[in-house]
Amino acid sequence: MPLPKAELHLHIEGTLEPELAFALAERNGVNLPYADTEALRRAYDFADLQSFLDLYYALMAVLRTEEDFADLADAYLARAAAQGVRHAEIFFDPQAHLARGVEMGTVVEGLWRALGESEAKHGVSTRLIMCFLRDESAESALETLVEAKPYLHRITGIGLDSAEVGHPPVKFREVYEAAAALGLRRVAHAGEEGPAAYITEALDVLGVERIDHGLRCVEDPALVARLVRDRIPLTLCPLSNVRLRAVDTLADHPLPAMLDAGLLCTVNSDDPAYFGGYAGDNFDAVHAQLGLKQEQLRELARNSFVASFLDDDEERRAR
Ligand code: ES4
Ligand code: ZN
Repeated sequence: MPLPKAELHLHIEGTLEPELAFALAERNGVNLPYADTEALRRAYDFADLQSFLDLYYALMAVLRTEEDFADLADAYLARAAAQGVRHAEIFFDPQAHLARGVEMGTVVEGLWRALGESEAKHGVSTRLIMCFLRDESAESALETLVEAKPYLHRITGIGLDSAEVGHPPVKFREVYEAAAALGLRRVAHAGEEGPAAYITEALDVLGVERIDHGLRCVEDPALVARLVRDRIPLTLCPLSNVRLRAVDTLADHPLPAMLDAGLLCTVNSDDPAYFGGYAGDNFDAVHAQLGLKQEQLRELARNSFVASFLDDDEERRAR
């Protein structure tokens, strides 16, 4: 039996497996510029975050209807459940769909078709986190929050993702303030490719409760001390870091040192269809290649529930 765990850093669009991409392409009459699933898989050789994002946004062309989003989420939840995931806090990127003429309601209600039946069908509780694309304007993020207003009963929080360097957290101060006033929880990607200073800024300016990635905090000892003191969770994604070359090999990943430093680390899959594995695969990899002991794996699983947006009762039931 895999360890029961919560997944807190998961882009639903990054769970689009090549087989489903081709099936949806056919259903929707979309032409993919790859001969077959093997040819598509061969394109998953990334130099950095941007080279991945280019393919990630291009493949979204196959997602058009509520049914597509429901099928995507249901396939993820089935795979996650098989790897011990009991709770999933799921990112989605509405701006990437709005830009293609796919409406907010299609995305949210489509995802909800799968999320709404997930506890009964897969034994996985869920939350939705709406992310803003940091390489789009602050105005676009504000407009997206307005678009989401009819759907906020489905949305627990907001996040910030896409190309990090050159798009510091402060750019999104206003939309984070507006989201907080609406009662939304706040997280942000920071310190994946961007500097440790972006982590500090996300905490100070955006008021985030968790940092997604946060890998580069290790470059700033004062920041590490603060993250430890304030018990700020980091949602690390080891296989993602290898595939996007944030680290040279998994053996070079700072996760063991981060745990030793007392940081509240969690292990997640990010974009599992692209990066070689789901949540359990990431746990297996840090065990096999980073030498984490069973007790450390149990700590990571425990941390994932502590760092989740579940309340105490829900947390006890999920573990
Ligand atoms: C992402 Cl790995 C990663 N980083 C930033 N933005 C993203 N969107 C999807 N995956
Ligand atoms: Zn991510």
